[in-house]
Amino acid sequence: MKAPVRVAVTGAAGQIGYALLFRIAAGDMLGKDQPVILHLLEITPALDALKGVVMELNDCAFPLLADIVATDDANVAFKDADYALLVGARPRGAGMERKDLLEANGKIFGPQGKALNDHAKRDVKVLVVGNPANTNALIAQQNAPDLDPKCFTAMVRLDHNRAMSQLAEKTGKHNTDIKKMIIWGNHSSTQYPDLHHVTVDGKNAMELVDQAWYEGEFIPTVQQRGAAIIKARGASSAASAASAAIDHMRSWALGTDEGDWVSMGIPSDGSYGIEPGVIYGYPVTCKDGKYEIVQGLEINDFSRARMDATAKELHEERSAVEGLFAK
Ligand code: NAX
Repeated sequence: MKAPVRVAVTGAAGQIGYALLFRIAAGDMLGKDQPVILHLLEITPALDALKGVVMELNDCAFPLLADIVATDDANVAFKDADYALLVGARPRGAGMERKDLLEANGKIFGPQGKALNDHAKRDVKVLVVGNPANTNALIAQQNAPDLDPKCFTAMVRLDHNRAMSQLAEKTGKHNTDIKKMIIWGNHSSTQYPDLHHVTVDGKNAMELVDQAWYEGEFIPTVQQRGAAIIKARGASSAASAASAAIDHMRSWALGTDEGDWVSMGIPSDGSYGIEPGVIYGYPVTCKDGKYEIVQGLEINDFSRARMDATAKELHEERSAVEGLFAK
C-alpha cells in the first residue's frame, strides 16, 4: 500500500462537501490503492456540523481513510497538503453586485492562497470550485508567490460533463462514445462549449448536428444548466459538482486517456491568443501529474468570437480584484 497523501477540502460541511468527501475517502479520486488523510476546513460557526460529517466518515470504516483533521484554521488545513479542493465560498446575497461578490470572495481566497503558499507541498494541486471559480483561483494564485502558478486550477469539468451528456442525448449515443469536448473560458454564462473538435463514435460532432441546434439549443443549455438545476431542485448542483471535482483531480493526478483530453481552468500562457493573466478553460492532456494545453486546434470565426468574449469577461473580473493581489 502507498503512503497516505493529504487532501484538503474547504467548505467541507456544505452540500458539495457532503457529496465529495465520501467519494475521495472511497478512492474514487486518487485510486483504490491510495490512502488519504482528509484535512477539512470550515468557518467557526459550521464546526459542529463538520463534527457530524467527521462522525459519518468514521462510521463508513473506509479502508483508504487514514486520518481526518477538522479545523477552522487554513494554516492547519493546508499543512503539507498534496491536494486542495477549495469549495467553500461566499454565495451571492440579495442585491449584491458582481463586484461585491468578487471582493467578498477575495477576502476568502487571498488568505487561503497565502496559507497554501506558506504550508502546502510545493507541488500541491489546487482546484477551485467555489464561485466565481476562475477568478477565485486567480486571487489564490496571486497570493502564493512561492508556488508555481500551474498549481492553481479552476473547475470547468462540470460544464464539460454537462456538454458531453447533452450531445450524447442528441446523437443517441453514450457519453463514453464522445471524445475531445472543450469548454473554453470562464465557468459562467459566457463559457464556450466547442463541438468543432469533438468526435462521437469517431465521427466529427458538427457533421451530426445542425448549426441551429448547436447555436440555439446546445450552447445555451450548457451555459444555463446550473440555473436549470436550481429551478428544478430548489438547490444548486451538488453531487454532479462533486463528481466533476473528482474527475478533474483524477485526470490531473492519474492522467487522461490516450486519444482524449479534458477541460481545465488553468493560467493562460497566451495559447490560442488568450492574453495571460487569467485562469481560462482550455483543453488539456495530463501525464505524470502535469497538464499541457492541447495545441494546434483550428479556430474558426464563430469560435474566435466566443473565446474572446469569455476572455474579456475574465479580464474584467481580474480588473475588479487586482487590489487583492499580494504586492
Ligand atoms: P454550501 O453553501 O452548501 O457550502 C459552502 C460551505 O462553505 C459552507 O458550509 C460554508 O460554511 C463554507 N465556507 C464558507 N466560507 C468558508 C471559508 N472561508 N472557509 C471554509 N469554508 C467556508 O455551498 P455548495 O453548494 O457546497 O457550493 C459551494 C461553492 O461551489 C459555491 O460557491 C457554488 O457557487 C460553487 N459551485 C461551483 C460549480 C463549478 O462548476 N465550479 C458548480 C456547483 C456550485 O455552484
